[in-house]
Amino acid sequence: ESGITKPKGYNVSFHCNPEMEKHHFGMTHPMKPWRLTLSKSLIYSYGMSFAMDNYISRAATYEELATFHSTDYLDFLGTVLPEPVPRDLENQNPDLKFNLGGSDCPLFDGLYDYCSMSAGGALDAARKLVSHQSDIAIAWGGGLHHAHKAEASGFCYINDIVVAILELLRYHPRVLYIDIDVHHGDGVEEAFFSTDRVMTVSFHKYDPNNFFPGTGALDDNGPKSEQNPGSHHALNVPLNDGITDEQYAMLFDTIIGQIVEKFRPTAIALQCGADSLAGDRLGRFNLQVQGHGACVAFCKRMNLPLLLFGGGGYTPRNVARAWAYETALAVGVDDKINDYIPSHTPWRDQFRHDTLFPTLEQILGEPRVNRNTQKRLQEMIQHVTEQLRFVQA
Ligand code: ZLM
Ligand code: CA
Ligand code: ZN
Repeated sequence: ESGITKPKGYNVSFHCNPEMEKHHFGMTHPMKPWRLTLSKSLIYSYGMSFAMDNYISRAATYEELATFHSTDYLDFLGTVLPEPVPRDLENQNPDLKFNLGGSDCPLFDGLYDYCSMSAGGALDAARKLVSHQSDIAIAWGGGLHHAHKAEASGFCYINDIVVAILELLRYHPRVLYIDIDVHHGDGVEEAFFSTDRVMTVSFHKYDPNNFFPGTGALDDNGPKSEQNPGSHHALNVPLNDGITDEQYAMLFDTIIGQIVEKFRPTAIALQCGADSLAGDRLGRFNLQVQGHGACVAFCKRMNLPLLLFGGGGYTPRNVARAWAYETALAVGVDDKINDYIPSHTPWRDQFRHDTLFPTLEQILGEPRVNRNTQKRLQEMIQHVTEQLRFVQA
């Protein structure tokens, strides 16, 4: 077949685990692991697997998870059995240990396997980067940024991002963590609060009283104490409903550009939560697949080892479109996609680039009123610039 070759010059690896995708959080729970299967079938239908190194990831070991999580928590996670929680008690059950078993973080069959497989994919991806076998490593099954050392939170039980960044830190002096999920990346921020070797930046909807998790204000920049090396190494970009592609790209390129210049990371970890897309069941923004993908394209242009994580994303067809497009950007076939569609693909014409783009634009859902003023966006850039005056690579 003509055209289906690996682009020369750099390597992309793709890490997934079909077993992970079979788990269920419960009938109407917004988190649907099968969105990963949907994303993968779109990616494979476009023939992109021919342009990447594809790996079935393994489950992370207990010891690997314990590089971040407490053994008390891991032991409990490994032994709890799913017990139906009475509906009227689900949010005020005083017996919830480690915040497990409520409606956000339910106990379900195979929970420990699901968690260790998510972290295994992220760790495999990190190892491909540190061994220089990949320039970009993709783990769409990871990105569970709310999990704490000894507590589940917001659909996240194990913080695969923290575990993967700890692996990067064994070889990399400085790692930049960027989070474009619509929620604040609180678990990752907290884990690296007291080190100057990781800078965390989260873009998110911020409304302390009405939007989860309520943290991530503009002036939340790490420990205030002078002695702590982590001060000024947590950056937050709190946004309002309805932000557009143009505004988001302006903020992202300006802020990340400045950070790369000042902090000089030697690797980038990007959480690509797709709940920041327009039409997301839990989201509030107006981002299109192109605007979301522009963040991936910008990071790729920094020419640093790049780890791409998934994360949130609650309208599965849009999640699949975004992560398929971002896989194409990573591989560098986004503009040559016609050449990559295997000739035996049914409905091949419908998969062509010129049909993909109109499809990408058909993000469903009512556009939201944009409540982000240019003035406020400029203030945020100003604040970040001021924080970066304290940062020396
Ligand atoms: N109630 N079912 C993002 C994590 C967001 C906390 C308010 C639960 C939901 C949500 C669960 C089926 C990431 C909160 C919400 C209702 C306390 C959140 C189960 C619907 C359902 O229908 C639902 C019975 C459930 C949960 C909505 N939860 C929406 N938003 C947030 C957590 C995770 O995308 O950032 C990364 C993967 N939780 O707002 C409540 C305060 C629980
Ligand atoms: Ca975020
Ligand atoms: Zn989210």
